[in-house]
Amino acid sequence: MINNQRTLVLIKPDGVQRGLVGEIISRLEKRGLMLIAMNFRQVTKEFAETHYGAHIGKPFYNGLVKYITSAPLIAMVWEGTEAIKAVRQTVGATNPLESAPGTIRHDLALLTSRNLIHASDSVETAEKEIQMWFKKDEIFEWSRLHEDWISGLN
Ligand code: 3AN
Repeated sequence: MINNQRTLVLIKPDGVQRGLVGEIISRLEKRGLMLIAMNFRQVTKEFAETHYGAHIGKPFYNGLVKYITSAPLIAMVWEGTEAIKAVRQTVGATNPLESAPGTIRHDLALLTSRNLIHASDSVETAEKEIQMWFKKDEIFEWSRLHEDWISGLN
C-alpha cells in the first residue's frame, strides 16, 4: 500500500551560502519526491527556538539557534511514498562523518554543526513543522503525468 506522506525540509544557511540549493533539491527530485511548497526566508530567534524546542537545554542548543538564524534558508515541503523515511535516508545521519556514502550529509558536509539540511523525523513532527512553517495556501497539490512510473504498484 502506498503510504503518501509530507515532510518539512530546510536547506540551512550553510547550504544556501555554499551554493548547494540546486544540488540538494535535485537529489530529492531525482529520488521521485514532489516539491509542493518552498520559500526563502531568514527566521527570528523566537521562531528558531520554537522549531528546535525539543533540544532546549542541550549543550549545542544556543549554537544551533545562532546557526539557523544567521542567514537566509530555504524551507520546503516534499511529498511522496514514505516521504519522511525516504528524505531522512537521502539526507543521512546527523553527523556527516557517520552518514552513509551517497547521502547529502556524507557527500557535501563534514560537521554536525554544519550539516546543511533539516528533515522532519516522524509523522507527528512533520505535521507540526509543516503547520509552523507554511500557511495552507502556500502548499500546492499538483500531479505528475508519469506518477505511475514512480509510485505505481505491480
Ligand atoms: P537531525 O537533524 O539529524 O534529525 P537532531 O534532531 O538530533 O538531528 O538534531 C537537530 C540539529 O541539531 C541537527 N541537525 C544539528 O544541526 C544539531 N545538532 C544535533 N546534535 C548536535 C551536536 N552534537 N553538536 C552540534 N549540533 C548538533
